[in-house]
Amino acid sequence: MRILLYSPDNGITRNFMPHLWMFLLETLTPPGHEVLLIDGNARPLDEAGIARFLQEEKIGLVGIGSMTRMVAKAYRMADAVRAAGVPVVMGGPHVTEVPDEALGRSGGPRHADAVALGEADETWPQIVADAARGQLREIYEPKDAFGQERKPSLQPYPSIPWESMDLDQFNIVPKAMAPLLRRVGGGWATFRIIPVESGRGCPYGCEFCTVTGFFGDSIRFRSNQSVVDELLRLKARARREDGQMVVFFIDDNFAINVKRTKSLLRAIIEAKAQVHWVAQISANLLRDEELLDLIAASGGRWIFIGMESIDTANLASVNKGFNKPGQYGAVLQSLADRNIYAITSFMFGMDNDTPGVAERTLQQIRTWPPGLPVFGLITPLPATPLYRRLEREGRLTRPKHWQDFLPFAMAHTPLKMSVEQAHDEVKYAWAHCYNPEAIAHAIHSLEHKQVGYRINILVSRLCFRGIYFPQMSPLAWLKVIAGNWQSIFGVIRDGFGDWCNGFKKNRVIPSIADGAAMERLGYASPRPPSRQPENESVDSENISSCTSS
Ligand code: B12
Ligand code: SF4
Repeated sequence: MRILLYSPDNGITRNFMPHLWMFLLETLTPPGHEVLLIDGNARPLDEAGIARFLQEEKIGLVGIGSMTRMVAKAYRMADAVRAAGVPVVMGGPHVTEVPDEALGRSGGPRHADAVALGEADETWPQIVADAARGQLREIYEPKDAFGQERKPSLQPYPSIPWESMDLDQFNIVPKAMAPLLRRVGGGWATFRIIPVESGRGCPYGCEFCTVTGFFGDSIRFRSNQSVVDELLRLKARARREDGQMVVFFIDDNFAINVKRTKSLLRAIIEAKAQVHWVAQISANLLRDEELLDLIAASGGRWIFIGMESIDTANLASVNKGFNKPGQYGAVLQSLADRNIYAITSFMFGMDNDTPGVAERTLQQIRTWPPGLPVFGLITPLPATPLYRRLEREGRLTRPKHWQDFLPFAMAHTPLKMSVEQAHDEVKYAWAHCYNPEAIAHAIHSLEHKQVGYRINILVSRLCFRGIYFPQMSPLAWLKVIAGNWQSIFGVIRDGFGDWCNGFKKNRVIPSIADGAAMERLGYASPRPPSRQPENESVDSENISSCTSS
């Protein structure tokens, strides 16, 4: 049987990275079946397009996974698949929280033949076998012999065959530019962001979050060796393709068990498995200097921090009192000292927010080293404690907000301001953090940093701006570039000088590992590129990336 695994876009927001579940389920598919992957963000499809694809490729089963904000599109595509006579199984957080909706048991139309609830690692082979026999059940749930929910242990962990996976649609380098970049050299023929998990689960139980309910409050980890092996295989593929590979550790809180994270990072360093990586870590865990050194030395370059609010009353109201706004500045400084970029995430519309919250938050942000702030609105996702509380309090204004997805729109009434005021706050924050003056100010204040660091912040800021202000068309990009020409010209001028003097002459890409952090940890420091003789061969440690200084 030929199986299509499809991850929808929602026509409004776009993912820059494919979803792990597709690769995982492909790996877990029993032998004798062929799996094709389509990510709607990389390869946009409409209903007619998917129906055509099913016919041309003779697909016998379609698996669709979706977050809440993509589910309306997911249902439309599922309807088109079923209309073409192909069975649909849906999985992921949304259908797990509201399975009746997909199965048409809550008054609406039916969209799926079957739903896979929770983690599907162990149920997927059964689903495929049942579909091949034409005997799909309606609900698949991972249960043990006593009817209790079973969670995969992650030991052993399936070995995703990255070396042979078809990753063509996930190359971020535009096709037209690849030949030119290949000629310039430096390993830019491909650029992929690849999701890797090292563990699942989070005990913190923040009120707005799906994770504790979905994955559980006890954490399961893969072995260090299995993560290291996966990184080495990814690194080998990037080298083979003369390309770049950034790994996104998708764990909800990558340092939730600091001792274990340190041991994993040491294993990565010792196996020379460093790739540039990004991970999510809560601010309270980032005060450990040794952890930060290990992050820098193992290739960690971007840390996503769910700060949510600078108001302790807000944080307490959503059960995230472990975030201490007073500590944010010091944590961000420690990261910046190691050339690690912080993506700081804030939510407005929280119960203690009043008009002016965006400006108050920006005033704080301006006192911190420049990073990459992102702003959103607190959203009641189905089945979260927040959803249930707002429902009890009669405050949900759009109880099925996912059926008509609107970006940056409240689905409930905040306590101390109106819905419209909350919308204005989020707009204000994006506009004042990402206008050309703010970007120029951020780049200017980084003059003491190497140019690579500044280029990364500038490029990231220009891209992050697009999360709120749509800039998908070439014309929109031209406007962004024109508006920010002074900042762009400044870093190009400095960068060109460095490139002529260093990288071009020596043909050596800076090491991924942060030299200073390596030394502090007692490892041999990677040599700076300028000291490398021209004819010396480049070791594998030095090859994969030049994205940062
Ligand atoms: C990585 C990640 C991202 C990435 C992008 C997603 C990506 N490309 O991977 C980034 C950082 C960009 C991101 C952004 C957002 N994210 Co996010 N993200 C995650 C995260 C941390 C990991 C996802 C993952 O790979 N998990 C590991 C895999 C193995 O689990 P899984 O996807 O659930 O798949 C398993 C099962 O669900 C099932 N399954 C899944 N799909 C299918 C399909 C079929 C057919 C079957 C049979 C089974 C199946 O099988 C899999 C194996 O067991 C999750 C939290 C989490 N731990 O899952 C949040 C999570 C998915 N994100 C969430 C949210 C809310 C967002 C944002 C809306 C946040 C915001 N306000 O901006 C944005 C939206 C992005 C967009 N494009 O619009 C929520 C979604 C909740 C919901 N009900 O939809 C989650 C659950 C976190 C949370 N706080 O609750 N996210
Ligand atoms: S720490 Fe992050 S993953 Fe854990 S419950 Fe809170 S928001 Fe969710």
